[in-house]
Amino acid sequence: MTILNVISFPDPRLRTKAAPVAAVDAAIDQLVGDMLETLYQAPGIGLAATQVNVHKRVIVIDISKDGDDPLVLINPQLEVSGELLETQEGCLSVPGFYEPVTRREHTHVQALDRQGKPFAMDVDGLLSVCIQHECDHLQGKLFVDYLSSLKRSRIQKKLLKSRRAAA
Ligand code: QAP
Ligand code: CO
Repeated sequence: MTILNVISFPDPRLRTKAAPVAAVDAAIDQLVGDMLETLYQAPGIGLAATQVNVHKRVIVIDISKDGDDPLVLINPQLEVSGELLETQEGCLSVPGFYEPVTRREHTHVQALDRQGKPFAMDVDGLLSVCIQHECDHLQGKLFVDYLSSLKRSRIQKKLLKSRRAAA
């Protein structure tokens, strides 16, 4: 398995819309394995293929304390409902920044698992937020898009500055 490079805001490749996975084959299984290794190494709770510059509808999530409960979503379809709730969100592609984002409380998701088998689940709480956040990535959307343009441009400036300093 390989640790993949996570691209960061404002990289324009994060704006790419992901294509559906045509077949859950060995190459997808390898991608899922590499994405999970990248997620655990970060460490993070969610990663979309878009963030590793692969523009396919693949997401990995693990919100467990011990990092031993991976959730793989391939070709996810969401229906959100319920009250509006605010959560502090972060993103591996926006390192060092956490800001409140308002989303719907419940998520119904249908997807394929790592074996290509269809499943559905109803979730709320952190898992619901995380699934909505990762599905946004597959559409080229980032949590910073929900912030004021002032906040977003400040974050962009700081990230570009620290990237220049690192280069
Ligand atoms: C999305 O985010 C999420 O800034 C997943 O320096 C986050 O895994 C959904 C991370 C919060 C709901 C609530 C962020 C790692 C990881 C950083 C992540 C960082 C290192 C973020
Ligand atoms: Co993210």
